[in-house]
Amino acid sequence: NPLRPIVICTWDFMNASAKAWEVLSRGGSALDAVEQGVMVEEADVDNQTVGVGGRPDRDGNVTLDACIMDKDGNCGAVLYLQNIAHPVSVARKVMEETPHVMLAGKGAEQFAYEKGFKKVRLLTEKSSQEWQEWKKTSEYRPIINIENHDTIGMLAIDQDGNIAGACTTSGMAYKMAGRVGDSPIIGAGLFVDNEVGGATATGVGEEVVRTVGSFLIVELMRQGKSPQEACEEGVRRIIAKNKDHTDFQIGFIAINKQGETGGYCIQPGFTYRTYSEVGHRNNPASSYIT
Ligand code: SD4
Repeated sequence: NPLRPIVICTWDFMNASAKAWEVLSRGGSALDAVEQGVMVEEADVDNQTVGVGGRPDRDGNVTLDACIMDKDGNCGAVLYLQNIAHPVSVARKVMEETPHVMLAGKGAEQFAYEKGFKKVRLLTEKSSQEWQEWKKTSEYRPIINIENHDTIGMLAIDQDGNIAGACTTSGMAYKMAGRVGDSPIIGAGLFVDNEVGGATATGVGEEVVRTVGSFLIVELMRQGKSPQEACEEGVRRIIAKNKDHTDFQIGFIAINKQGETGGYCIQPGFTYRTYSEVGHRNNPASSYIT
């Protein structure tokens, strides 16, 4: 029996997955579910890795990356977007209302205003203070796990059996100005193929981009691997390219057309949430390093 509708997301994002489930359970599309789901985290000022309240780059600017992909393989992304609260919704507009897939920086911001998005201040007092504190040493080192408050990647299957996905982040805290990670890159931070399944990532984006992680996982599922096996192979590819994989984290989650899910990571600590008619739960992902 296929388990769908179903939603799965990175980390223990209870409210975001509940929102997506609410959309799915009243017959909404997977696309609406993932957009409205991740918007919950974009709006949450206490999540310092997504949307409003995100940690800034080393110059003190909060810059957001997001993408979205639908059942027909359409996709939209915004990169290095400032002053806008809901980058995933701008990404959806790029997908649906432009001939392009990606808009970056000032162009993306201008497009958002044209579509009626309001200018907001993304930097909160808390994130600003932490940044001032960070500047005293200016030591850049990605933090391995920040459980519950991290990048959100979400995949959903609706009652018609269609799959969609979204991913949204403020990127690595104190990154260089202009840096873009994996999260808005189709194939890296997110990939959906409605015939097969979907995958999405969290962690050090540079490593996910180098292996085109989410696309790889979907292709592995196409060749017959389960979502769990495909996520494990995705992590192994990254490890194979990094002798020193002890000091960074990558987490992948995946779903196949049947509604089976999986998740795998390098370091212990990564979890993912699932929500379906059999209930909702936070699943600890198994890890390469135990
Ligand atoms: C990035 N993958 O920008 C994102 C960061 C992330 O939890 O996942 N943080 O590289």
